[in-house]
Amino acid sequence: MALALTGTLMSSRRTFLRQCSAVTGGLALSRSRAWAMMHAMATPANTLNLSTLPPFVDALPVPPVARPDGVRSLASSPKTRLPYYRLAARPVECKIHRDLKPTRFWSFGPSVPGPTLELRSGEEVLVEWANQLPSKHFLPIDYRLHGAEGNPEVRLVAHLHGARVPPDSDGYPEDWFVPGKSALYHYPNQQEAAMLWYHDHAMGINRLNVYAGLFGVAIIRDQVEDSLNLPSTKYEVPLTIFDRLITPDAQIYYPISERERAPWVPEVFGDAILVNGKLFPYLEVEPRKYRFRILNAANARFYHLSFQNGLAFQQIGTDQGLLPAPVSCKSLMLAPGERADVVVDFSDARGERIVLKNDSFVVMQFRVAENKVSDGSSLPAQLRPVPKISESEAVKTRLLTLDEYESMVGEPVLLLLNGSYWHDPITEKPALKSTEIWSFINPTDDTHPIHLHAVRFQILDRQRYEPWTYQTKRQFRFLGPRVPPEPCEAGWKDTVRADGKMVTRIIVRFDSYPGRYVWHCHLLEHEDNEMMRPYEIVSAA
Ligand SMILES: [Cu+2]
Repeated sequence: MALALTGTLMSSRRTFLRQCSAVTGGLALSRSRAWAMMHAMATPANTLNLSTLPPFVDALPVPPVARPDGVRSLASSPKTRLPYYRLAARPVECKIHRDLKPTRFWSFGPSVPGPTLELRSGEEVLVEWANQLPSKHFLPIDYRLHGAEGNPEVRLVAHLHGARVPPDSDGYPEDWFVPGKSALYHYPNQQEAAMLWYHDHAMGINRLNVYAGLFGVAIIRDQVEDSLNLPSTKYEVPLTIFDRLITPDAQIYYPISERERAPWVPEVFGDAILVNGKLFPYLEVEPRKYRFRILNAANARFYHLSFQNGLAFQQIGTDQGLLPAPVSCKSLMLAPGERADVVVDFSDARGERIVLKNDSFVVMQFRVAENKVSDGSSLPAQLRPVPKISESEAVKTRLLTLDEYESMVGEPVLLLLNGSYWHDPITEKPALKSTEIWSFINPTDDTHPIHLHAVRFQILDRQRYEPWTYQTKRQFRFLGPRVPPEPCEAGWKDTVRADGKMVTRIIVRFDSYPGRYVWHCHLLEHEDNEMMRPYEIVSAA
């Protein structure tokens, strides 16, 4: 098939999408967001018309907290007894809306998302991830994709996104297992308080398994967070947001391409935006402070969240934990895989009904009670110091391109990291405990949310550049200054938005465990079509 590197073609689709960005004004939108908006305007004919459903008729569910199933020993240390959890993936049926019949999902618990893992920093646990799924997948597998060809249809492997774990417990994409099998993973939890999430990572079908529902939240807590007296217990609520296309008979629908034997599509956006598994739910709240732990668990949609009445979020944390100080913002941008830890104060909104929106689309409603209440929680002005990693600490700078290849009709067909396929030799081998700068050079129109396993990092800056000069001469022609991260991104991260036509630089200390991990784009359709690479943390000899 004839391929062209993105940027060399101007298809009518791209032109339309650019127009989409233009009409939104102000924001320079990525193709992903622009495309998401387009899909919100024109969903496929074989999906449910959501406007027929009354909003705010279902209470927001909160996933159950996982309970240990006993204690077990580590194979390497038989005398160490650790809490042991068993999370089994099974088919489930869940009602996503009062007026719809149950929807089939796959989940690690009774509903989607699966149970929440409550963890303490420094307290190790064991989790047995079990595959109790049927032998047939219910979503369309593309057997041309690496990892899918010649392998069983139903496979899974669990990755705890954001966790600092030894490589054999990280859920390497090729370590998948079939129905009837399981894997026992060890989580040392040697890291600061943060909201993590677990999800499937099986090579070549990851996008389908996550779309099917194989994900959930994990929260690590520590003494620093305890001392802050933030809203807690019933005043701390996880909000896991993900979208699906829904058929008229209330089943999830995963679209396919028009190419026979090549059903992969570049990105999937549903118009049904679910929060904790419900469509347009409501949450009754007291007029006081709440803490919301927000996760974007979508395959490809970027969420741009705001309250209809202009109420502010006080963002207190990012992917990898607390910010130095709260950041007040009227909207939140979350790419797939990113998390935001926010405090919202409803005390001045007694009796109001407040809608949370994604741009102009309804997500959920908050119903604030009338009666005054006392609020013993705090929102401290100082949270947790985030010492800046100095650029002088970096022993290496890696220039890494994010490449998108299109057919001659302008359809994306393949995505690579630095021009390499998954099976090419490992090229990124940082030394254990060393610090490096990784520069993501993005000639595409997409924002690619790039995630590194096993480590946390800081964003240095983003800089607009001219892709053609770099592609042809390997020289940078910059079109603007280096822009530091927004205050709400200026904490510890594990996923960074590498915007289109920009160079995004991060600084990473590889102070995890030696071994083989992965880095990848968190648009799951991209990840499954080669936008994922192994990397290896190498022990000093
Ligand atoms: Cu991508």
